[in-house]
Amino acid sequence: MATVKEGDFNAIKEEVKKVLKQPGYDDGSAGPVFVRLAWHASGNYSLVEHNGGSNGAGMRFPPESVDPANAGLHHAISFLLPIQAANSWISHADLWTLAGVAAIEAMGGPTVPWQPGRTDYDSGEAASEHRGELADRLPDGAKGADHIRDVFGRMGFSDQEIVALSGAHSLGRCHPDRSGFDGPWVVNPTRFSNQYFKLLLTRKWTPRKWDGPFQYETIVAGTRLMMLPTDMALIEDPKFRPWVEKYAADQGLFFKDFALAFGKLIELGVERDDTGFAKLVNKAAREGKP
Ligand code: ZEM
Repeated sequence: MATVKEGDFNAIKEEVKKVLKQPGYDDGSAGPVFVRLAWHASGNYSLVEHNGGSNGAGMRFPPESVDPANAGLHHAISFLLPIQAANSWISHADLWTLAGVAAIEAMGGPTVPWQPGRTDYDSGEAASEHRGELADRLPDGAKGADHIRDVFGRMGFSDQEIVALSGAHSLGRCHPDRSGFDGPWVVNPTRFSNQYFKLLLTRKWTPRKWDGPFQYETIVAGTRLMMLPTDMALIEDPKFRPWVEKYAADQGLFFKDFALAFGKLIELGVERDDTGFAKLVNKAAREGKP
């Protein structure tokens, strides 16, 4: 990988775009798993506890590194390692979120607002301070609307933002050896679009008969597509459903709302000082102790 000028984040974005093509991996692209990395790096934020979020890149250490919800994300982390090795000035926390943003853009999606400044935990700090607290906070695809609202409400997201963010399931697939679920949501899972919403509304989804966890399926042009119970909750719940309908009908609106919501997601837990530096606040300081 190229070493780029310190602070040139646009050049880093271009470096990320160069590693997107991964022949032999999934659908030939690291894009979807980069988006999932940025999401899981951020999505354990708690407004109330005031911890978690994208600052720190805690997923390199326990408890996040061993959280079953993060299974498979080591692929994304290793695809990015050469960029990190050639550009040690960028924090992992900045690189992971920027990789998600670059991937969304390269796969035909909107430009998500992104700012640098995140810092990384050293292992000692992450392990001793946050043991246990930061795991078990990501959503469980086997559950329903109440669970989704609990999890995203903890991060400060509205119903509209929850539905917009869920449109990321137009990317990538489920892996039996990661989540247990299986298959992609859409026919072209490396293209960012509003297909996920259209398929939710227009297809007949039936329970898949198989040995794996309960999920829904439909066959489109010979390809088996899937929905999780949490995906189906978006059309079953009367407050979520109108947003699914809006985004299915208007891709421009979806792109605009997705960019804002994803931009907010990757900022969770990032508090910059005047210089733009987001230092890691330790537990004692958070609790107002000297
Ligand atoms: Zn996902 N997601 N997600 N998601 N997700 C998976 C894969 C991907 C949920 C979920 O359980 C799962 C958001 C919200 C929610 C992506 C992005 C975003 C998988 C499959 C599961 C089980 C994992 C595997 O086996 O590899 C649930 C329950 C969610 C909320 C209710 C949000 C928000 C996302 C981003 C904005 C992406 C891109 C993938 C595909 C990853 C890949 O490797 O292909």
